Amino acid sequence: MTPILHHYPTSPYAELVRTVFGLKRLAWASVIVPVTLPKPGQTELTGGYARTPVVQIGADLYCDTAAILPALEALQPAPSLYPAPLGAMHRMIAAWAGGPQFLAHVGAALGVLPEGALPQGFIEDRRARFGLDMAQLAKVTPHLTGQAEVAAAWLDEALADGRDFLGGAAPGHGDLGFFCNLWFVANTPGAGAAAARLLRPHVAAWFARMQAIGHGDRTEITAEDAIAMARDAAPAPITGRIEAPFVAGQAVLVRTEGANDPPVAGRLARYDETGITVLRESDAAGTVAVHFPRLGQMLLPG
Ligand SMILES: N[C@@H](CCC(=O)N[C@@H](CS)C(=O)NCC(=O)O)C(=O)O
Repeated sequence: MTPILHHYPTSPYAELVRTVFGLKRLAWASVIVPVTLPKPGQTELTGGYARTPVVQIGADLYCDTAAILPALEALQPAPSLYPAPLGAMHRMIAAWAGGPQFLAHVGAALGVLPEGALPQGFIEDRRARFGLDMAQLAKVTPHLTGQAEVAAAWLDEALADGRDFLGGAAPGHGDLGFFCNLWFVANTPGAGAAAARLLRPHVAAWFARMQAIGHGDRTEITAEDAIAMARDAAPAPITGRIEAPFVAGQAVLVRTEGANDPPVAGRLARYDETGITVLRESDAAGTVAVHFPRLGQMLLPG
């Protein structure tokens, strides 16, 4: 089944997933969502998860790149996103890239912009949802940029032995995690000086190799098309366990750490180290399965 990406052009995590489509040479459908709330098409399907990106495969919705990448790996195993010799270690590199290093790169990209460069609606959305405070960000930008520079120095050192990618000859999830951070800085107008400092010689050559992977075969569809595709499909069979104290079918809420977005309510279908799945009823799309990673997601009784 063709995967559908709900995304917008400037999202770094969406760029990560677009590059997965390139790496796996996948055909995919693109639904462009608004950069700020409300995102009615996306939340009709997810039940409230409003971050970018979300990948839909029929009536299955994958929220967060840590859930999306395993789903795309299962859909199209070759080439793997977890190539040897690093294998699953790629996830640990990606978790660092997507955790403290993401904030560091956001600071390097947005903290240097002059007042008025970002639309007021964007600033207000990110303040309400994630606590972004532009005055505070400006003060800590030298610190955050310095954190990103440490990662750039380590990447440069790792790549200095002539390897093409972090684990050797083939790119994986860890490469994608740092690629999307640096892509965000390099593609933010006004952050050119920061990008030039981060793209040290070996990093710049690796970045060019990552960019050359491209985005696969993309077709545009509407949010209504995506909802109709979910309505015409049923969720895939769910494998996995449910850890105590939770039980199968229990009403639960899934809330993203560090975000004020509404939690997703549903009936619990999976809760183990591979992730969280809830089944929910969408008015427009019928029964859908919404999948999350375990890391960074809180499960609460509903
Ligand atoms: N851990 C998530 C983070 C996703 C994330 O922070 N996305 C940003 C954009 S790149 C976001 O959701 N911003 C708010 C929005 O798009 O509404 C992932 O890996 O997918």
